[in-house]
Amino acid sequence: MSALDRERITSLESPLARKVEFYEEIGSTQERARELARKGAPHGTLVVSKIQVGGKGRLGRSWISPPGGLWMSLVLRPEIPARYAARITQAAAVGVAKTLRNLGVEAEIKWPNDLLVRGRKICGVLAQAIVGDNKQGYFIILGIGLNANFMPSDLELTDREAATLSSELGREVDLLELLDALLRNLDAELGRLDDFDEILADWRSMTCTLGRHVRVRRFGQVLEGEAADLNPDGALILKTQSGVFELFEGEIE
Ligand code: BT5
Repeated sequence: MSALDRERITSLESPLARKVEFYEEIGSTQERARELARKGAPHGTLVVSKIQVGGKGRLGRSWISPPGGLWMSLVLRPEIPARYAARITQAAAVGVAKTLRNLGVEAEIKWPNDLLVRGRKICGVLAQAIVGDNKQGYFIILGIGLNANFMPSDLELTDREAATLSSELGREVDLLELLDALLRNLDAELGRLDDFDEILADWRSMTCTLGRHVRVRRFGQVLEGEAADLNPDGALILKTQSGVFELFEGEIE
């Protein structure tokens, strides 16, 4: 088993780990990566921490990050126009799902940003687009929290059930090998962002959201209908009785 450290991560020679910061403990890798990006950090800057004490989900929610997980944020300076930025969340979800399936864990993608195993959350993806000044253009901070070598009960979640790799596989995984595989898959998916149809085909084959009758909560409003597809922007197409909605954000109940 190789523990994670800066040198080992750098030695993976991934285009997504060109510059690496590694912490024993940090508030949030997402906040640190954002800080670095604002100071001009290049595409492929990666921040990883063993523990996060202030891990962030969406909408101010917290992300519990004990030792044994893969907690990372990447600075991306994508070549696609900013209006396609939502594609990145779905491309990343596909990359994570492929990584988990190669390990023998049948992960499914739940729109917009969850990876579930038998209905339990094993990974959360958080892509935040930030428009810098003219010189810098826009950048994305892609955060991934993947539950690996600890037990779901360690999270003490009260509002939902979680899964971890070790609880699914009955053994611990090598975090460096896991990160290596994940970075390869992410690099492959992010490399075909302008060919979104191909990413979409994979997404459709691994999602548990499409074709379902769902209730989506967003901005305090609840929409109910059929989750029909993703559009080329990466938004969910929801067919309701009062019309068709294209959603970038929301929570499926
Ligand atoms: C997400 O938010 O799923 C995005 C999570 C992104 C976390 C990564 S870790 C590295 C980087 N640095 C950060 O600070 N963040 C990113 P959301 O859809 O809002 O889900 C949050 C909800 O998931 C919480 O309200 C809990 O119910 C649940 N949750 C919290 N920690 C969890 C965990 N470790 N495993 C499974 N579910 C968890």
